[in-house]
Amino acid sequence: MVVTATETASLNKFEKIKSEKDGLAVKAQLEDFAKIGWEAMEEGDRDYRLKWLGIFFRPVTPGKFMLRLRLPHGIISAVQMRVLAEIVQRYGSDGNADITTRQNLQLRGIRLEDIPEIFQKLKSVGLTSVQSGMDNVRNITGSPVAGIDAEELFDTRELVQQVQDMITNKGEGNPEFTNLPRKFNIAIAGCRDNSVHAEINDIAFIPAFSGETFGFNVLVGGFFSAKRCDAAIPLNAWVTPAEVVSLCRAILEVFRDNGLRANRQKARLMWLIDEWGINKFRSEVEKQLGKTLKSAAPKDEIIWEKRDRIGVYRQKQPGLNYVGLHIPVGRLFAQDMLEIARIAEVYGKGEIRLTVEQNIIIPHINDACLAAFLTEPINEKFAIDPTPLTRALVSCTGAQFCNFALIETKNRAVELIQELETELTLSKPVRIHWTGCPNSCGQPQVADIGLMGTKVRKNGQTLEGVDIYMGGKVGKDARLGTCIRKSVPCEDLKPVLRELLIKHFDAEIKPEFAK
Ligand code: SRM
Ligand code: SF4
Repeated sequence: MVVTATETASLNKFEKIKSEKDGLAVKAQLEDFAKIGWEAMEEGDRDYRLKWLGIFFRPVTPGKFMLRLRLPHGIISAVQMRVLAEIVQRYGSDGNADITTRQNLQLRGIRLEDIPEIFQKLKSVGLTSVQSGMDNVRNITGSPVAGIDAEELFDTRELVQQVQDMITNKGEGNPEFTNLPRKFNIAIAGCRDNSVHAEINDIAFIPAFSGETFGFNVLVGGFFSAKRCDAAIPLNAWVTPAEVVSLCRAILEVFRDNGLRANRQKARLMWLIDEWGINKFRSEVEKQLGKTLKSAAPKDEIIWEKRDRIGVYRQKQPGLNYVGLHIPVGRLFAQDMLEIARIAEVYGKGEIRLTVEQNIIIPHINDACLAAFLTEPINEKFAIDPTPLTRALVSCTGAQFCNFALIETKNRAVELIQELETELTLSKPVRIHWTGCPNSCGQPQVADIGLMGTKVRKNGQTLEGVDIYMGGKVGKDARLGTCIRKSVPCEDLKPVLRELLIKHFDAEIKPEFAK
């Protein structure tokens, strides 16, 4: 995109930053940055352009950066996990890793002076963090049990990797897609339970047969933002797996060249679709693709409720099992990561999977080893049968590290759930999602109960509080929840949640807590 001088004057802050210098350009400057230190860096490079390499300056913890990786399909090897563990281990209590709501890992406590060495280590084990922040395509999600689930329709692992390779030039960085109008999410589902939350992605491929032939119906424009949240809508297109990469490319090119850039709040794909209408959008995509798209298949194959994959399950490969371990709000420390890598190697084939619910799966555990696996001490910290509320708890980063946050989330979420579980009996999981601000990274709109951070006034004081969402449904017939109650101070939240759980989710008060 060539920007003239007159246009530059009218650009918003982020478009100016991008037009002055491409985000990827900082790749060549990392050694210099490491030498001069973060305090001496130009602000545009430090606070924004580094995010093109996945390096996030954290105003809450200046000098301790966050590094967001790309883990297509949420798959990581034990060798890779060990390298990441060693990276965070050297930062002592500052170092940890979070599993994200996009099946990904973010490392914390990272010092800029170590980045060149860290990047070499990542490369040596085939990892990249390129284009994982700002106006780029984010981690591409797929079923966490692809290739091991007997009931899946299509193993999407290779496809997800191919899409990532196209977008990132095999992890080296691809200037073709480093100046999108805004962030962009892609999900590819080959399973029946919509484990990827297809409906909240800018492009989602969902399984559908055209006659006997397997392929995907395509949804577009799903997104959450502080101002607006929308589920993806049908593009009225059906593609074979072989056509997925070129369709992603065509849609990205149309978005890159035509997406709205003036107002950052209106720069996501759905706003362009609104402006053009879905028919014009579809025909522009066809033009870019150089061929006509087939109409969508009449029905898709998302016919199951969503499965959380925590616990022990048989694989499609005879004699093998996968075990889903619950990781409370996705937080891992170096020791945990080393231990996870160890058990994946000892009992499995050295592979680990991450889920969008911020948990892990260890696949390929032999029948003969399963009993021994289940006696490993790690099962005490990361349970295979957590209690119903704990089991389905998800939380974004919140105030501990995120400067957008209006409230603390992860620690509070865990504590409150434990208190509620002390008082209540529940027969099935209730999906409670916390998000620290209206950006909705913790996806409160897909939850049974979503809690969105806000500031509230009480007795003349400003306190941390939440807006409460309900009605989100995942899996088959997915729909977004809506706000049912505003501005509940966090200090008053427990009785409110207790009531909601009793009224809507059949929770019962334990006798010792009944009045
Ligand atoms: Fe997010 C910005 C964390 C998933 C919507 N998100 C941020 C930043 C980068 C803000 C910042 O610079 O501090 C947060 C980093 C905090 C930190 O230190 O960790 C952040 N987002 C996250 C993660 C880590 C939440 C989590 O705890 O899991 C998730 C990382 C996913 C990944 O691996 O790439 C994360 N963010 C999401 C999702 C959920 C999803 O993708 O399924 C959404 C809603 C879906 C969507 O994007 O349509 C989401 N994040 C946002 C937005 C609002 C976007 C918009 O169009 O307005 C922002 C703010 C922005 O981009 O300006 C944001
Ligand atoms: Fe930060 Fe807000 Fe996203 Fe939570 S929802 S990670 S507080 S930007």
